[in-house]
Amino acid sequence: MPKTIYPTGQTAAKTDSLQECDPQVWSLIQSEQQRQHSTLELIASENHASSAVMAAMGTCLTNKYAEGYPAARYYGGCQFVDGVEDLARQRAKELFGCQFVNVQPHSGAQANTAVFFALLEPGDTFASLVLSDGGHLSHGMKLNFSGRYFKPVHYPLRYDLTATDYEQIDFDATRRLCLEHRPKMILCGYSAYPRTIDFARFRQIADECGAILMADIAHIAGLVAAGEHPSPFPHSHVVTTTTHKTLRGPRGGMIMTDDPEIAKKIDKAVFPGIQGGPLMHVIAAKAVCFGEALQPAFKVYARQVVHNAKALAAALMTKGYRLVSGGTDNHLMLVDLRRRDENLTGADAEKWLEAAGMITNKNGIPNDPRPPRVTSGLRLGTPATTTRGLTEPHMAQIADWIDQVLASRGDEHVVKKVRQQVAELCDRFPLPH
Ligand code: DSN
Repeated sequence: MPKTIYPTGQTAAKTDSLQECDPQVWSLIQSEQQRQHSTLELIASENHASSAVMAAMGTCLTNKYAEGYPAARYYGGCQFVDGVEDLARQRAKELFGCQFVNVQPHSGAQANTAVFFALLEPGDTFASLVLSDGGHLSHGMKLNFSGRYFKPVHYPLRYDLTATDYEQIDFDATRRLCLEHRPKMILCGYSAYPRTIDFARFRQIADECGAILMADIAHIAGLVAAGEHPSPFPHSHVVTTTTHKTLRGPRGGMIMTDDPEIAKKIDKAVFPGIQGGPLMHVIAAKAVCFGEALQPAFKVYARQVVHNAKALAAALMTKGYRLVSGGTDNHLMLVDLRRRDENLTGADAEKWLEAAGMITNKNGIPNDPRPPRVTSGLRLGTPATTTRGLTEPHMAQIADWIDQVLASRGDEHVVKKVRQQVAELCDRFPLPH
């Protein structure tokens, strides 16, 4: 194997083969690849990115510093990365139908941090859904920057058992809360909320109390892009998202707006406010992802994600599981395990299902009496299984496997039998290339 001698004396194999350069890292990646291939990914926030998206991430763009924005950088040599970032911004604008986009946030939490930094002052009040009702850490959790440096007030879900919108956003109570506390910003969009978000209704409340409306569409971005969930535009003043969930791109974040003044503040908040050099290789992969999401095939994919979620939800309910809010409108559902077995916890369910090849996450449910590391709920989503080509009949099969494993309380023989069947299904539906 020819070696390149670096001036430092360090040597590196002159090969593209990671296996030869670093067999230890290569071997761990192979194991992860095999894990992903042979298990059903039911975590609602995960997906399988295409080879094209992954290829863009593994390129020389990782070498480039490009603080600033296209045509206004603090480093030389940016002509090609300028092209990459321009392309990403242009495609994102087309995909979401908005005027301004910042594609530099390293993650969804970074995107949210930038919005707070741009539009609020420390100590300002904002309204959001609390984490335990389906919100996110960066929506005011007390240990997060959003809860430490700002003042969250939380609007509730509806708990009237006779209401058709039980466990959905209680807009009357939200309005009362906002009129009482006059938050500077209202944040909608969630991590564990199975229902359609009524952005127009939130905007009415925001206008009534003079607040900015921020939508965090990290979970539903792919559905929004494909028209399977109403758009946060034109109702929201500012919209944040991740690019790796239903949107099926690289791990990363993004901020969008139609307001030129907000756009200027956001750009300053991202850089130099909270970040330094943008991850140009990831921005290239975002551009690839947006290009993919603009294709007609992505609409078909997103529709199937929703159909699969409905099928999985219906099959679980038939087996006696209660779903928070009674079902799903999007890609995810929250299973209240207690209705099936009052002693069943989310932690046990997650562990037993993983042994059987179905990857999920324990999740608190509204008013959960159990702590976050135990929980009474399980969050399930269909973005990843839909990417590998599964459809409604497979969802009924998955619900059956879930029930077999949970009803047996993780019995070794049942788990082994289901694991085998899961592996066979995974072999028939390999990960996309
Ligand atoms: N961790 C993500 C999720 O699973 O929803 C949110 O950041």
